[in-house]
Amino acid sequence: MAKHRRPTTMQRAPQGRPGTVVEHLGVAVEVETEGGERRRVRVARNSGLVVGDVVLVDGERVEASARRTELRRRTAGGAVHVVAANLDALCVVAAVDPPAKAGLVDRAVVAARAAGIRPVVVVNKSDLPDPEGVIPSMRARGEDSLVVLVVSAHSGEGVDRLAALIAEVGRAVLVGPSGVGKSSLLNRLLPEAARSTSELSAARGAGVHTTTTSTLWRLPAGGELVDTPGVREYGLVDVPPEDLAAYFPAFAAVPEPCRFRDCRHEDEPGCAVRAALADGRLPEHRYLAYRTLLDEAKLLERKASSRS
Ligand SMILES: Nc1nc2c(ncn2[C@@H]2O[C@H](COP(=O)(O)OP(=O)(O)OP(=O)(O)O)[C@@H](O)[C@H]2O)c(=O)[nH]1
Ligand SMILES: [Mg+2]
Ligand SMILES: [Zn+2]
Repeated sequence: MAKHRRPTTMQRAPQGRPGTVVEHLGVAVEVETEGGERRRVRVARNSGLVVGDVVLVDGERVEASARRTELRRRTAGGAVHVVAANLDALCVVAAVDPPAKAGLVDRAVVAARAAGIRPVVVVNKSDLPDPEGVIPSMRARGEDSLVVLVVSAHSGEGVDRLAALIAEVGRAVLVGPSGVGKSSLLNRLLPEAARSTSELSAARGAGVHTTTTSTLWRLPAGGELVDTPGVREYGLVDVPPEDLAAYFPAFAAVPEPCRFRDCRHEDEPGCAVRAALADGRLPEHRYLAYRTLLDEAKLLERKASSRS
C-alpha cells in the first residue's frame, strides 16, 4: 500500500506504528515498537536517523519525529556526528587505566550542557591502582550540577548509584574513549538474558569486544542506556566563544560581576572570574579547561567566517 502512495507536499496525518530506534546498522535501523517488539527496517545510508529517535514505521517507510534533545560532537576528522537523540543525561566514562584525558571529559561535559542534557562523570576501574591520580582529579571536577561517580564494572562498586541515577533521569548515554569499560558497565547493569545478546553484538565487530554501533537498552531498575563506540576526540559543535562561559557554573558562582558585561575572562580589566582565580576561590583546572575550549571555539569561528 505504501508503495502506491503518491508523494505529496500537502499536510497529511502521520501514519504507522510509533517506535524508537534502538540500533543503527548503516543501511538499516532496528526499531522497538511500543509493545516491545523489534523490527529491522531498511533505510538510506544518509537517513540521518540515530539511536533514540522516535519514529513512525509504516511498512518499509520510517518517518522521524522532532527531537527533544540532540547530542552532537565533532570527530577527530572535523565532521559533525549526532551521537544520539532524546537523551536526558550524558555519562562521560573515564578510566583509571587507560588514564582519563581530562580535556575529553571537560569537552563532553560542556557538550551536554550546551545540548540541554545533564552531564555525569563516571570514573571506571576503581578496582585498579591509580598511580596517575585520575580519581582525585575527576572528583575535584564535581560541583552542584556535576555528579562524579567512581565505579568498577568488575567489582560492582558504585554501579548501584549509576543505576539509580539512570532510573531517575530517564535516558542516558555512555560516551568516552575505547577501552574505558562502557560496554562492561552496560553489561553489569543488564539482566543475564539481555547480557548475552549485548556481548554477541559486541563480538560481531572486530573479534575483540570493541563496540561498533550504538545500541539502546532498557534497564531493569528503570531508565534506558545507550552504549556507543569509543571516541578519540570530543570536539564541540556550535558553541560560540561568547556562550562558552555559561557552561562553566563555577564562574556563575563568583558573586561579583565583571566590569564588562561581555567579558570573556581572558585579560580584560576588572574581570571578577580572574580575581576569583587569583585568590583561590575558583579552581585552576576549571579556568584552564575554559581557556582551552575558548581557544578552540575561537578557531572554529574563524574557520567558519573564512569559509563564508
Ligand atoms: N580492571 C577492570 N577492568 C575493566 C573494568 N571495566 C572494564 N574493564 C576491562 O576493560 C576492557 C575494555 O572494556 P570495554 O567494556 O570493552 O570498553 P569500552 O569502553 O566498551 O570500549 P569500546 O567499545 O572499544 O569503546 C576490557 O578488557 C574489560 O574487561 C573494571 O571495572 N575494572
Ligand atoms: Mg564498548
Ligand atoms: Zn570576566
